[in-house]
Amino acid sequence: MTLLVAVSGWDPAPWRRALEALLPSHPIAILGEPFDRASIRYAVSWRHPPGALGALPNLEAIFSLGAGVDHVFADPALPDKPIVRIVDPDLTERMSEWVVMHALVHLRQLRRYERQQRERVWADDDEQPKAGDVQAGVLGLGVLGQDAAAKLKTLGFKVAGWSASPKSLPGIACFSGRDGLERLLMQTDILVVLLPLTEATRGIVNASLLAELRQGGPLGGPILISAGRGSLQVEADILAALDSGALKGASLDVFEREPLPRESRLWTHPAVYVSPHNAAVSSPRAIAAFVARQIEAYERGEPLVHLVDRRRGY
Ligand code: NDP
Ligand code: OXD
Repeated sequence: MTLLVAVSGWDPAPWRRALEALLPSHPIAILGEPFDRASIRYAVSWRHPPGALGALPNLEAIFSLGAGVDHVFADPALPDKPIVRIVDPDLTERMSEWVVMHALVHLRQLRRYERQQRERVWADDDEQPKAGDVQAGVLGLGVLGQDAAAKLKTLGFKVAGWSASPKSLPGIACFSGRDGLERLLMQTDILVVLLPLTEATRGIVNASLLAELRQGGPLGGPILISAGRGSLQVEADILAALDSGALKGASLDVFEREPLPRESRLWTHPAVYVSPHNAAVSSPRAIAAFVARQIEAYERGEPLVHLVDRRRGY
């Protein structure tokens, strides 16, 4: 009945505390400390070291402590067990906060007015676009993309979205397929990337995609807001597009290499906002509750939900 906390880069202690409080009848083991491999029935993973979940003869399910599961699939020795990913309002709402904040930061030229305040300059444009003048395009219309799209819509943005399968969502122009992507990009002023990282999406935010975005829109050029995964994007292409003016600005939460190397020009580019992959953090309190609810339901004989499709990779 033991639950193994298998995380790297995160402190396991808050996860242990939260899980112990919620699942008192399940002992909690921590990867890196001694434990009985045969006792492990469930594992919770964030970037677990490759091979760490092998040789657990009674393992029944793996819980990703993130909504994304590319970190789980990075393990070539991953056991063939069901993988549950996070679908929880706590995570979804955090992501939409971040997306909406950055859409507004670019719409309302926050960096310009911060600079003006520092320099005590009182100056304004004659024309200030409003959200309703601006077309947002959301790549990835899953749990996070749909919520962000709906919240951008509520603020008045015109919103379109793109997914693998066709969708119909109230107030959102929905596109799918390669043709659909082109049609979305050509009208997009703010591109929001909330795709999972799979072999089909790796490197998708590259020079040719950025070149398809609408030029000369109300913001003076397209904006990129990216929080899916760093390996979706080609950062050299993003920097080149920013330097040439093909991209007016970018808000990036995820990077090809994390932590973002100190020498990356993204840190200092005047048109870039960098955040340290915390657009939507996994709160131990909220996410342990999600895991505990699933385990309790599973042990009552109910099926696990939010299972990952191994074939699709998300
Ligand atoms: P979902 O699985 O719910 O949604 C994924 C969406 O992407 C779906 O709409 C899917 O299409 C679409 N998609 C997948 N592959 C393709 C493709 N090849 N072409 C077009 N569309 C595609 O994931 P979530 O919304 O929950 O999360 C999205 C990602 O956000 C996560 O995988 C993770 O990487 C990232 N994330 C980042 C965080 C951060 O703090 N920066 C926090 C949490 C998540 P369809 O609907 O047809 O299946
Ligand atoms: C996630 C993340 O996938 O935080 O949930 O990146």
